[in-house]
Parts: sequence; C-alpha cells; structure tokens
Amino acid sequence: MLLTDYLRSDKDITWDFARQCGVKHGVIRLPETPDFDITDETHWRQVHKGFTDFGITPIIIEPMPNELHDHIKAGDEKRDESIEKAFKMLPIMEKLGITTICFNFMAHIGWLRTSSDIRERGGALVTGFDLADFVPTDKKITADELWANYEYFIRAMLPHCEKHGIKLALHPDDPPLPRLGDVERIMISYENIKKAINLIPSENLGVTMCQACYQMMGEDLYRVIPELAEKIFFVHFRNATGNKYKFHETFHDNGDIAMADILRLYQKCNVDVPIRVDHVPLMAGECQGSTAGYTALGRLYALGYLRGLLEATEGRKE
Ligand SMILES: [Mn+2]
Repeated sequence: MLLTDYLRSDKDITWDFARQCGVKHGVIRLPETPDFDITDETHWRQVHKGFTDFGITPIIIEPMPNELHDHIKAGDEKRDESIEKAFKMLPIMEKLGITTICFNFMAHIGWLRTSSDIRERGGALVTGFDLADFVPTDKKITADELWANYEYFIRAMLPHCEKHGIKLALHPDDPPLPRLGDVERIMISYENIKKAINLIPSENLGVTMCQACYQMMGEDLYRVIPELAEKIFFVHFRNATGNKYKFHETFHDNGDIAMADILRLYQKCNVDVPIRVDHVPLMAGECQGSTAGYTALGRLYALGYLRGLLEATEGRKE
C-alpha cells in the first residue's frame, strides 16, 4: 500500500514529521480561505508547489471542499452552482496528478464527537461519541432527501470524473447512526454503502475504507473488505472501541480492530491503494487546539506503527 499522510495546505510540523517518517505522498486539505478559488488553476498550482518543493506529492484531496459540498449535500439553492464549480476542479486535478477525492455525504452535521478528553492509555486523551450526550440542532433533512441529493450529485459528477480520470471515494458517516435529532443519515451500513456505489455503475465511484466506521456500524471487516476490495480506493487506517451509540478513539494498536490482520487481509484481497492514519490521541505535553484527533505526536506514533506493519506484511520497499 502507499503510505500517505493527511496534510493541511499551510505548512506545519506535521509536514516535517511526515517527511521524516518517510511519507512521500500527501492527502491534502485545500485552503478554505476566501482568497483561494478552487476553480483557478494558478491557485492550485501554488498549493501543489508548496508540497512538491517539500518532497510531498499530493495525490488525494480530502474532504471535498465544504464551501461546495455543504450545498450539494443539503440540496439547497446553491447546489447547481456548486456542482458546476466542482466540475472545474477535475481538469486541474488531472493536470496535477491528483487522482482521488475523498468525500462523504453527511449533511448539516459532519464528523461528530461529544467529548475530546476521554482518557486512553497512560492518560493520553481521545475523542469519543455518546448518543446520550448528543444535543440536537434545529437542522433537518430526511434519508429520502439525502438519497435524492446524493444521486443528483453523482449523476452529474461521474461523467466528468470519468473524462478526467478522477476517482470519488465515499467515506461512511461518522458516527454511522441513522439520525442525529432531525438530521437523518444514509451512509450508515455496508448495505447502504453498497447501494450508494452501485446506484450508477462507474469505475470511478468507490469507497474510502474508514475501518473504524465499519467496525462501529457492527459490520464484519473480514466480510466487507474482501467483498468491496475492487471498490476500495483509499484506506483510513483507524482503530476505535465501542459501538455506533457509544465509542471512543484509541491508539492504533489498542482498539477493537486487529490492525496487522487487517493489513494482511488487504494484501490477500489485492487492495493496494493509498493509506493514511486517522484520529490519534492527544499525548503528554501537547495542546488540543482546534485539531482534536489530528495532533502531531499521536500521529507520529501512528505513522511509525503503520510503517512498521506495512514493512512486516509487504516487505521492505526501499
Ligand atoms: Mn475516516
């Protein structure tokens, strides 16, 4: 598999750690400032050059820029304009060799946790979710509306993705619950994900295998990974413990998933795609800031752990 790391477009210490750990390929988060125009090739080139000058080749963008995607998921009055803008990203990505977009279809409420100070091993702090602590918002959307909005989006987008060789890798909902208050959710089970990626048959539509989401759904990874194998475009190497109603993140070696076994399973199923570590603990001496789950030291540990497991399962590559 191809070891990557998730990097913001403004250089920070995680760029150094990634390079120092041997990462050469980036999953990049595009700038979300008003001066970055996602339809402007020169803006992309500037970001791209920042990475390549540093020795990191961007290959995936994650997430789909929220300035577009929020409208697309909600299906509001800015949807069509947003989809038109999304089309314009694709030829630019093609020119730059960025092949994949990791996207999700959670409307109004995205990745959600109810706490960020649960004690994990040795007092490291992790994020967690407990449905009992969830406070509903005034937002509303139904599963039927979401399915319609999803279909509208991929029906429009896929022909352009096919033309430019860009893959759409669907990330499951996190937490994978059917509703949070009046906000319903649809990418909450293997069955629904299968329905989503088969709705319009295309080689350019597949999944981001966020392992812990499937585990929290209650799915059997030893069934899901072999069945989805050809549709797995990208892996979030993530561990956690609990279930979809109540769970928390863990160190990568300390959750419900046997991580070495899972890497051997990918290998057995010929899933040879980019992989990145996901959601790490806050370790001693660090500040959380606004980056719960994405702090540097836990990531450093996770990267080394993943790199070691990859070498153990695949042999030394360089
Ligand atoms: Mn994930």
